[in-house]
Amino acid sequence: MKQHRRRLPLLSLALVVAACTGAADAAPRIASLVPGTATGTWTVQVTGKEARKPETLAFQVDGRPLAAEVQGAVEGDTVRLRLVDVPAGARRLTVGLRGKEDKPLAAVGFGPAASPFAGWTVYHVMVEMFADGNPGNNGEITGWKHPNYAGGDLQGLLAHAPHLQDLGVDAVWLSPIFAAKTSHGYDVLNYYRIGDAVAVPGDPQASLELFRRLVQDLHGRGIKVVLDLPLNHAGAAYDRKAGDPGGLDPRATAARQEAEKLWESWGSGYRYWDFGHAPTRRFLKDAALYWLRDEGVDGLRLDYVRGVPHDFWAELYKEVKQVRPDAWLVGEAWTDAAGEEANATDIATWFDRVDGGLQFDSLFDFPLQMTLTSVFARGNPATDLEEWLQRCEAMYGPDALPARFLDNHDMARFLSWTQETDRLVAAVGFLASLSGPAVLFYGTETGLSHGGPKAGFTDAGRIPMPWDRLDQPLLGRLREILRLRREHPALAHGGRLPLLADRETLVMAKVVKEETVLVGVNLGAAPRKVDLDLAGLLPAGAAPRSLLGEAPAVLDGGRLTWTLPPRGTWMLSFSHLPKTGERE
Ligand SMILES: [Ca+2]
Ligand SMILES: [Ca+2]
Repeated sequence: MKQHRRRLPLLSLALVVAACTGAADAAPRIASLVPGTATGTWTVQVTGKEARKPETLAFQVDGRPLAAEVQGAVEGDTVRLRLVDVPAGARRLTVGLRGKEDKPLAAVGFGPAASPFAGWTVYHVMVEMFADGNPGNNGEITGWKHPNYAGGDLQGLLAHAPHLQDLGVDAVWLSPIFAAKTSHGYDVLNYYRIGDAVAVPGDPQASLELFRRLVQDLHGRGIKVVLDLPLNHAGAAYDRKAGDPGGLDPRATAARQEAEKLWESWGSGYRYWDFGHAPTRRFLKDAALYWLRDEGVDGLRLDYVRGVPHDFWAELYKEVKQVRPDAWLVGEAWTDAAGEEANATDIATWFDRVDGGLQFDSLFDFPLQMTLTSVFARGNPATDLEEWLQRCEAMYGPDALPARFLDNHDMARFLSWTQETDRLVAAVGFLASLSGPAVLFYGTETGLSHGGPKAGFTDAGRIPMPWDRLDQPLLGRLREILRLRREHPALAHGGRLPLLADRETLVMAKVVKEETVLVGVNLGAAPRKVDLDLAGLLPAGAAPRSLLGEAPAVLDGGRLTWTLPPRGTWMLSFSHLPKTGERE
C-alpha cells in the first residue's frame, strides 16, 4: 500500500492560480543598497514598474517612515534614491506603496542578525537511510517499509558522528526516532520510547541509554541535537499507558483536515490529536519538554504545523523558552506543489505573533528552496533569487529567521534537477552566505541523487548513504564552504546589502563591524566582470582577499572590478573595519 506522509491539499490549486496571476509583477525590488559617504545616508536603487513613479513608493527603516530623495532621472524601471537620517544601528529597510505601508513589498535586513540560531548549519538525517550500526534491529519494522530501507539506527549514527564533525556542522536533525511501525517513524506509538528498529529491540532502557550516549558524544563534538517530533498526529495504536506517564488521557479524532483525509485515503492509520481538549495539549507539551529539559536535546523540528492551531504553538514556544531559552524550534509549513507565493503567504502566518508571543524560531523557507532550485539547477534568472529573498523578508516580518535548505526527505534532491556538481556547490556556497540556519540534507556532501526530477512531494530522494564510495573531492569543497561560514561571521550573521542582480549574476555584501564579505554568483558559462561602486561601503585602503576560489578583484578609489569565473559562488573578504557611525 502506498503510504506517503502528506500530499498536495486539494485547495492548493486555487492558490496556485492566484499566485500566477498578478503577484509576480506586483513587487518592486531593491536593486542595490549601499551606505552613502555621509553619515546616516544610504543610496538605494529600486527597480520594477512602481519605480517609474517614485513618489508612490514608501520607505521604512525598522518600521519608521523615512524620507527618500530621488537622485537623477528614472531610467527604464529603475530609480536611484537617497535615504537620509537613517539611525545608527538600523536593521531593516522595507519598500511599499504609499497608503499601504503596513504591507511592504520588499525588504532587506541590512543589520546583523541577533539570533543565536543565525549561524547554525544543520545536518538533516533520515535515520532509516543513514547508517546501519546494528542489523539485529532491522526486523523490527512491522508496518510500511520504504523500498530503500537501509536499516539505519542510532548505533550507526554514533559510529558516523566523526563524519558530521569533520564536515563541520553545528547541529543534526534526526527524523523521528520514537517507537513506530513504519520505517519513516512519523506514526509515533510512544513519545517517551526510542524505537526498537533504531536502537535495542525489546529493551527501552538500553535504547534510552544508547540515545544518551549519542547525545553526549555529539555534544562533545560541538554538535547539537534536534529531534523531529510529530505532534499533529500519532500512530493509531499509540501506547496509552507507558506513552502517557502523566495520566492525561489524551483525545484523538479521525482525520478532519483535507491533508489528513488524504493520508487516511492511503491507509496511513494515524490518529489526530484533539487540540480542543486541554489535557491533550498538556500531554503534547509535556512530551516536547521532556526531551529538551530532561534529555539534553537542543531543538525540535515540528512536523506539519499547519494541522495544529496557532495558539498551541505559541503556548509550546513560551513553555519551552522558560526551561530552555537556547532550544531551537523549527516548524514545517509546506503547501507542497503550490507556488512560492502561496507557500510564503502561509509561512508568514506561522511567523506572526500570537498574543504577543512567537510560535517558532524558524520555519523552513520553502519558497526560497523552490527559487534556489530553479535558479541554481534549472537556469532561471538570478533576479528571481534576489526578488524572493526580498519578498519573503517582507512577508515574514522582522521577527523571522527562516531556515534555508536545498532539498529534504519529501522532495526531489537538488541533483535530480541537474547533473552538474558545480551548480550544487554554487548553491551551497550561496546558502552558507545567508544569515539564518542553513540545513543540509544528508548525502548532499557526496552528491547523492536519484532519477527524474519531480515537483511537490516525492520520497524518491530517500536513498541509503553510500559510505563505501563517498565523493571525497565534493566533500572537501563543502567542508571548505562550511568552514568559511563558521570563521567569517559576516556570512551567517551579517547584514545583507544587495549590489547587483541580472540574468546570470548576483552580487551582495554581507556586513559585520569587523568585516565585509562580497558574495558573487555567476551561473553563466563564461567569466563575468562586474563593476561596483563601493566607496561608501569600504574604507580607503581596504584590500580584497579571495575566500572561496580565485576570482580576480581590483579595488581602485572605491570602484571594484571583480571577475567572477563561470558556474560558481565566489567570496571576497575586506577585513578593514567599515566606517564607524553608519552601521554596527
Ligand atoms: Ca539496523
Ligand atoms: Ca490536525
